[in-house]
Amino acid sequence: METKNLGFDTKLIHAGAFEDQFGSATVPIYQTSTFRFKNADHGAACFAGEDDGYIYTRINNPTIDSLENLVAELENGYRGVACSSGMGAVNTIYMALLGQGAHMISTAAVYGPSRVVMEKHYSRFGVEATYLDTCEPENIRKAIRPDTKMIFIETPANPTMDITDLEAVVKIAKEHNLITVCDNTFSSPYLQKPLDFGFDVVFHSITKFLNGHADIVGGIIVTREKELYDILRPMMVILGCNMDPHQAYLVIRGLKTLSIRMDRSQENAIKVADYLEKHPKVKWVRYPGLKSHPQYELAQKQMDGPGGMISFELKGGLEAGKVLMNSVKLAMLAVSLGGVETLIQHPASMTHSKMDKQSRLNSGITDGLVRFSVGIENIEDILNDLDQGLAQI
Ligand code: LCS
Repeated sequence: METKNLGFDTKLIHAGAFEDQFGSATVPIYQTSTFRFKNADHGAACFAGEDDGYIYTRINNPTIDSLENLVAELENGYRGVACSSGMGAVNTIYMALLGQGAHMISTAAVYGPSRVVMEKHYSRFGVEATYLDTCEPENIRKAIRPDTKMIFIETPANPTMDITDLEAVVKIAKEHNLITVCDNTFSSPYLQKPLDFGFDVVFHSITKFLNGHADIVGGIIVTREKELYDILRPMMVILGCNMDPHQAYLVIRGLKTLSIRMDRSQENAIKVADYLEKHPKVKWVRYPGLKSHPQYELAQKQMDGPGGMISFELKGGLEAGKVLMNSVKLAMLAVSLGGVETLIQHPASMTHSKMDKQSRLNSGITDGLVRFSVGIENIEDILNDLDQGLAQI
């Protein structure tokens, strides 16, 4: 069925699906590593690209194809490249689009490993990156050098909730012929579609909101045009960071409820952010739906909702944060985010611990910052849990 002109929620249920010989209502799991060719000429034609038959699951697989087509439609893009993890997507992008002598400009507060792998490893191969506050687009313009190839942003950023102006980034990139990449993990295409603003590439840790059930790790890249897809796809294949068919099946299943999960998570998050902002033990709260967020207006402009992620700092700093994390009972003390269950974690000692302290502080990741991923449980239970936890401080 042609789904291109249908609504977002309808696409979640029907896009990417295909008819199999038995009329299966869901996309079957093609749990196979390889595919039988009809004969020697067919095998040769598949490898030559003259026949679109399946070859080998690292290269292509019907279940994974289905997920790639589905997410590409959600992001209004050309096609998707599914990866074994969000970091698989990050590395596919870096490896495919940068090279020796290339320079990249990126958000200082990107997910820790996206930065660590660049500064620690790509630097060994002559790739350079400048990390800066991309909330101020002029900072990007000033950092552009003759060898700059790419602007890689994350918005809202993990865990500071800093928001970068998508339209402004594209404008600058066009003036200098730079590739634009956006990590859209925190919003999902339900709340933000960077390709619609002119971004070239969008990607996700699919582990998070897209899958939504904390049961797989995965990533996906979507390009706006065929040209970059044709560069990224072979790189994923040769790096070998492909998704597994069973993983793809679970994500297709999880995606069906993306809008209703995001709606509930967001509805809860608005109440949690409000509660925290009024609490006497809380120093500050960063949530795009609060008027106190420094880019509140921008969030209203480019996002269709503030999402389910909140960062906050307690007046008692890290020690108070530890008491809270050890006291909550419903909120699970765990990394990751975007699932149906509420999670709490401490970036400085967990997700961003491999970044050096000064870079962390420069990126706004203070030692006392606590990150809260709001699930879809009953709001009263989430608030009661926070209330009793904060009372222990
Ligand atoms: N981008 C963002 C914004 C992320 O939050 C993560 C993972 C990744 C990329 C990498 O994806 P992965 O390879 O883990 O699928 N974020 C995590 C976090 O905040 N806690 O644990 C993982």
